[in-house]
Amino acid sequence: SLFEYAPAPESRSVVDIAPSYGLFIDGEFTEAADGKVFKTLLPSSEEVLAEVARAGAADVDRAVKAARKAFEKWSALPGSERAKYLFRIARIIQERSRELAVLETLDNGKPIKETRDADLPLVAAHFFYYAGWADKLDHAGYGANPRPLGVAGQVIPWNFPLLMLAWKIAPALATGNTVVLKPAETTPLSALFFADICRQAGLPKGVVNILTGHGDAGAALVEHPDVNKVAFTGSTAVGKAIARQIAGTDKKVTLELGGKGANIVFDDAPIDQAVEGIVNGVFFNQGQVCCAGSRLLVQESIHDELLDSLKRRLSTLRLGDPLDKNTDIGAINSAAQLARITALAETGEAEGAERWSPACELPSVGYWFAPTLFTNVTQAHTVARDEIFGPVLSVLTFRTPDEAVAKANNSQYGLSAGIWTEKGSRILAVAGKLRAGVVWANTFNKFDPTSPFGGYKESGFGREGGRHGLEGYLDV
Ligand code: TXE
Repeated sequence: SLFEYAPAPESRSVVDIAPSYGLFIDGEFTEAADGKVFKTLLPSSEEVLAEVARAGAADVDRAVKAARKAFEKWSALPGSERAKYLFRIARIIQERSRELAVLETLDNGKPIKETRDADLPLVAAHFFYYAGWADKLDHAGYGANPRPLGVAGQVIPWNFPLLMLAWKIAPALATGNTVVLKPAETTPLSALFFADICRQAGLPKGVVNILTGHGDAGAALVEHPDVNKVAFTGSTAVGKAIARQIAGTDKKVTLELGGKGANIVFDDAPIDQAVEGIVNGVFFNQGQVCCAGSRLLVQESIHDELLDSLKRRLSTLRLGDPLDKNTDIGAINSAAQLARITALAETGEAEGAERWSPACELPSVGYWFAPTLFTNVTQAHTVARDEIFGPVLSVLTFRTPDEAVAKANNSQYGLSAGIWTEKGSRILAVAGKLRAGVVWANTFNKFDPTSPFGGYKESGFGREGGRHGLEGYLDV
């Protein structure tokens, strides 16, 4: 592997971060029209990482115009030509993956182990996968000559900045659309490095435009009359606001929103394997994952045994420097997110759930939250209902498969679920009744660009990934 000989901790010097960055419009880095900027911080130390241009409505208009102009030529290219650019981008991402992994870890706060082994390989895989579709769209099952929609306005969150960019940009470009993308305000840097990769790959100007900024820039992008498709990943509240905003227009939309995934463990499950899956399910990326398995549903007869094992395992997790290759739990992305997690955990205690964390010293600067379990949780508790988006697991019990299904489905969300059992017939029976876009069996948080991903209920609609991910960018 690329990283085998790297020292621990990973060296910050493998990435060259400039003191300030501009917006990426029509192939050039440029200041915001009104000269506004904002700072992005290192969540693990609160030091300033860089200053970034803050896009406003005038910049959105400029970027959409560039994307519209580029669309004429880009959409007219044969798919095999578009594929070449996407393959080239995928290869550059692989070549620069160590640099990008360190950058992402610095800006987001997540462990290098994750950016190195999960985020970056998946980012490259998405570009490779959709590159392969670009010349095969006639065979995608949508009839001959499915047509691109036009300019895609894409707004992404901070939990997987580069991966969410890949989920959005790779299918959009493969299908012949052009893009204006706004990364989240707390993690703007990897999208700007991606802009540099587009230049390196010789991508025609205006095909990809990156606008760093806050929610107001996202809203202006969604609203722009010349944007044909809106793709959003983020909070359910903003997703609903976007749906209202574009109601009555001819824009197409896909929304990937919050979740409250149930991880269901039956009494015949191999306990050690289940414990690993539970830990991965809710502590991966500090739980800041829309499909996190944040509700553990454990069969009553094994509750005590499973909890003992889980607590022992949690006591071995290492929290600390995200660049240390041994770190399991990194920093929370922002002060605002830390405050949200803290408040929800306090509500859990106030409502009578029992709170437990392993002995764990938190660094004195930066945004940190210890892995936390809530037991004695009922379905009425806030910690069993609200998305916490942090390293917090709520434990509930069940007796029968039907009760497990009923409890798992008792949620406003429907993004993910996990089933742990040795019985294949039970996996199929239970999975068929779960209202969740993804159901994992004897594993969790496993991703692959060939699989569609998306939600039921308030987790949103539309699918990203796989052949289904093409559909959101095509007129068929
Ligand atoms: O999300 P926002 P926040 C959930 C999670 C988290 C909560 C709040 O529960 O605790 O949301 O996180 C842009 N029009 N998820 O406040 O505000 C914003 O600039 C257009 C789940 O960070 O939704 C950013 O780029 N865009 C989720 C993006 O939306 C707007 C991932 C997401 O920010 C906008 C993140 C507007 N009016 C949070 N307002 C998941 N599904 O994975 C903000 N934005």
